[in-house]
Amino acid sequence: MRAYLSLGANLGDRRAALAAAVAGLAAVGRITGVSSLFETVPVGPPQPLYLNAVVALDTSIGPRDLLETCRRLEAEQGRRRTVRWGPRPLDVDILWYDGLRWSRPDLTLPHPRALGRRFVLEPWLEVWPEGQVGGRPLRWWLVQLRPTGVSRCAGADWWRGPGPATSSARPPAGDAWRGRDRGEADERLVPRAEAVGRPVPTTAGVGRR
Ligand code: A4P
Ligand code: MG
Repeated sequence: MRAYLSLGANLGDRRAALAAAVAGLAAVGRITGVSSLFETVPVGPPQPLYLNAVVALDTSIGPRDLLETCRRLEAEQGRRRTVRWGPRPLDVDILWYDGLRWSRPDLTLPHPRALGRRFVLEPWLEVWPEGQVGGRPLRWWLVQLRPTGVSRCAGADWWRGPGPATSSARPPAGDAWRGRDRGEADERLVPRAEAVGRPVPTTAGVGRR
């Protein structure tokens, strides 16, 4: 089965945490794509900038076991769940799993907020340029969003080794990064969760349960 996962971190050694997540996912399947690394303005409460990326994984484990793997990888990076949307050393979310549509308390597929977030869509498109989710191409969802808050900071091999510094972008001086408008504005521009659950006619496996 093909799955797409979103990686995010904004505490500690962000790049190392994301690279560890890629390695951990490789242990439960075959990595078939890793996006560039993006530095992104936070959506949610005031907090430091994130690094984000998306991974394509071919795996034989089911979505619940994959979620379990995500939680284990987060815990290995010292993740403690406190504030929703708060800062974290690692967040691993399942964006899409073989076209499944699920709405359970612990797992919603496709990820209900993915299509309203530039920090997800830009890297996702790199690894799935022809992707269709929620009845539309990923490209369509992306152009609904304001083109701000996301800057590519390392190429697609960032996870293979230490490489050069991860970021040319710097948090704006003073408290400017705390502005909630830039990240949240993206979310206001598109219809959200309800659109994600629509059937997707052109993507293999979509709608299967
Ligand atoms: N859950 C349900 N569906 C899924 C899924 N498809 N994948 C449940 C993963 N988890 C899923 O997640 C909360 C609950 O969602 C879990 O119990 C899980 O079973 P969490 O990771 O514990 O908490 P969270 O991440 O704070 O909440 P949430 O709602 O998942 O947040 P998001 O939507 O993931 O947003 N800004 C930038 N720039 N970059 C980011 O990466 N990330 C977030 C988190 C906020 N702002 C960000 C970023
Ligand atoms: Mg999460």
